[in-house]
Amino acid sequence: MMSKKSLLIAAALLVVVSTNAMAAGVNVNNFNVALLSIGPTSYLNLNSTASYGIVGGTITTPIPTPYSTIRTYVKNGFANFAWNGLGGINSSVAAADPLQVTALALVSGSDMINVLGETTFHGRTVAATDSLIRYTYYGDANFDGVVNAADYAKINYGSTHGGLSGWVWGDFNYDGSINSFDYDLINYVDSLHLPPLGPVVPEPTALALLAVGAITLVFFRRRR
Ligand SMILES: [Ca+2]
Ligand SMILES: [Ca+2]
Repeated sequence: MMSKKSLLIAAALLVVVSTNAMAAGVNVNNFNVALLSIGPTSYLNLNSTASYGIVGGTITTPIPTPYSTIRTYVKNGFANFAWNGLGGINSSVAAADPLQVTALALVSGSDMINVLGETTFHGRTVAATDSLIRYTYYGDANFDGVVNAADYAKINYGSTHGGLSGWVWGDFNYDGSINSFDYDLINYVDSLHLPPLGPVVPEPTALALLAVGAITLVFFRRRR
C-alpha cells in the first residue's frame, strides 16, 4: 500500500484491483495516467487537501480511459457524500471533513478548455478527452478552490439551459441533474465564507514561474 505519493506516470496504465474479496486500494496525493482501471472491490484514494488527478493524454493506441468511465469511478467514490465507495476514486480528506463541505470535483478536458478557458492543469496541457479531478468545495463549479459569484453563474446557466451536465454546470452531487439539491450544496458552502482551497488557478505570469520551477525540479531529480 502506498501513501502520500504521486503517481506521475503519464501515458501509463494504472490498475487498482483487489486480489481477493477483501476491499483494498491505493492511497496517493495525485495521479496522472492515460489508462485507469479500478476493480469493484478496490479504490484509488486521493489523500490530501492538495490532491488532484489526471486521466487521459494524447496517445491514440490504446485510447485513454474515457471521461464516462472516470465519471462512474468518481460517482462510486462519492458514495452519497461518504467519499469512501468501492470501485471508485475516493477522498479520505473529504470523508473526514467535519463540515462535510468538500468533495472531488470532476471536469472533462473539453469543458476545461471550452467552458473554463483553461488549457493547462497542474503543468500539463489539457486534452479534450481528459478527465480532471481536484479536491475542492461543493459548489466550486469553475475549479478554482473558492465558491463565489463565478460559480453561481455556472449553475444558473446550467440549470436553465437544457442538455448541459457535469460538475462544471452545477451537478455537484453526481446524480446527473442540476437542481435544488445542487443549489442546497452551493448555498450552504457560500454561507460559511470558507477560506480558498489551494492551489487557486494562478495568473499567467505566476504560472510561467511555476513551470520553470517544475522543470528545474525534474532536472535535479534526474541528475541524482
Ligand atoms: Ca469557484
Ligand atoms: Ca445534481
